[in-house]
Amino acid sequence: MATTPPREPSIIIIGAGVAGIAAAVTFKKAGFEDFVILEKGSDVGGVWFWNRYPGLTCDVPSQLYQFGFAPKPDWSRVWATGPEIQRYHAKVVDEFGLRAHLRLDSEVTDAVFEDDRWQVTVADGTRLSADFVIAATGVLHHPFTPDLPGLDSFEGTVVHTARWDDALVTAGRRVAVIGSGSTGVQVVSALQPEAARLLQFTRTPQWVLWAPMGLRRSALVAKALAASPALHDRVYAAALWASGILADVALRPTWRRRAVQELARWSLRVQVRDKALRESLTPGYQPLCKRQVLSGSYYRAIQADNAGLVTDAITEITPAGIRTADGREHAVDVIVFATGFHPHNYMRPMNLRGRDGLTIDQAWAKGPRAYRMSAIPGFPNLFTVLGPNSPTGSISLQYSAELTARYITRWLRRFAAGEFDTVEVTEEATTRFTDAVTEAMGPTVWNTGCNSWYFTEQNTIDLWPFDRATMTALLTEPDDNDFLITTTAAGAADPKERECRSTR
Ligand code: N01
Repeated sequence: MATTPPREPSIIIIGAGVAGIAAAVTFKKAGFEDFVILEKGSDVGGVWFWNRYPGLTCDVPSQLYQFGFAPKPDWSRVWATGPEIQRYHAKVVDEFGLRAHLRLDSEVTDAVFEDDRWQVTVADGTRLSADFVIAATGVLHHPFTPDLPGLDSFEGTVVHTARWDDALVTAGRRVAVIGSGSTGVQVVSALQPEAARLLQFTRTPQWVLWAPMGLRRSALVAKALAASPALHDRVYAAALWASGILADVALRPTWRRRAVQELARWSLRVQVRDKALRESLTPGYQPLCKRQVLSGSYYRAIQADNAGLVTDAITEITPAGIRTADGREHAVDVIVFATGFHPHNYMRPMNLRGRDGLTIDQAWAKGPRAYRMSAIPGFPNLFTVLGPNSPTGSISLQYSAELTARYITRWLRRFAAGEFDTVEVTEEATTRFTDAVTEAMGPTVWNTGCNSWYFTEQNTIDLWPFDRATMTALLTEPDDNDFLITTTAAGAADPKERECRSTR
């Protein structure tokens, strides 16, 4: 049973997606109740709130895409749909009593560290102050729409998949989908059957690994898992273990990687018989290099009579459609941008200032970096959950978020016990960590010569290149040598009298 700590740390969690929910539940279970969750959206769920496009399905098996602390035995499909995942998040928030801590429609504009506390401002002018800030702001959050000439002149409807308009009707209309990533493939498959015509505009083909994404799960499985929590735990542990094999496939060039890659090539070969179309759909890089796309319906959709693939570059948007480099104008009624995100923004464009006024843009002038995904030099008492180098391409995100939250909880306990007032990771420890990341990226499949959203502007790969055991080891017990820890000298009310207890 959790006990009330002697000095209750006040905490502001920014974001109520997977990372924010994991942090909040973990803190609550540890007995820390003085926290508020500030969420920009009008509901919880993060990407699962913002993304509502037709066909949205999670391509991670549902049994794995859940919190360890909130088992769900009754997923209706092997790969859950977006709406089912969103309902799950809302239920977790209710069941763990997070609503009382939650402020929706509360976009944080400023977070400034002053006098050893965080001063946080919300867009509506509300100001809050706390001992700690947890940035759980997500990765794929800011939609990217290319600045195509003439876009403003288009007389039809334009939508980005991450800001889908629920009132938009595509049935019976001529639809253009731009983009061939996981989203483009899902939305093409979903819109094609009812569209009058569907054209997909692609710049780079993607490998699409066949998987029966619509597979329903037997009610008997749900019953058995619900009846036996021990069995559920074993299945969850097995799913985590199995995902370790997939992580290994991404991390090391073994026969296992080659086998999965062969499966991707086979998926294309057997499903697309037309030679010219197959050529257009064949990437010039290794399968798995970009975030692997899974689909059991895409190749069928793109070969349907009402569908077409356009690989000529887009030169302009006209009032009536899209013009490509070959001079053709493709008349369409709706343009769907499935063009991804600004994936390396994290908490930006927030005005985030740490020690001595350091801005996050200054700290990240050479690209986003964080010690073990969780701490940034210059930003005391601030931790990131699913921050830079999070394992978006390998390990369960929920596992990583919960692990990070438990790691932060260790700091909270020490704060509560009066062991320190501020904790800040050192520059040296962060550099050591990022150097190790760079070195470990060498043999990963992400580094085999493709252009993907994993790359930062500085050409580093913003992913986790180690296995789960390493992540667990790195995020279990904080190493004091890697941190600057300060505490107020006993009885000193003046912050100037604070002494530095441990530096390195
Ligand atoms: O975005 P992307 P996404 N002209 O960046 C193209 C997760 N996710 O939304 O490859 C023409 O992958 C761009 O072309 P190119 C998952 O992690 C998960 O599809 O750069 N095209 C590319 O084809 C995924 O990886 C699920 O040449 C332009 C596409 O737009 C991540 O989200 C479901 C262009 C962008 O692909 C992002 O996927 C969906 C231009 N000017 C997504 N600019 C799950 O199931 C860009 N493109 C969990």
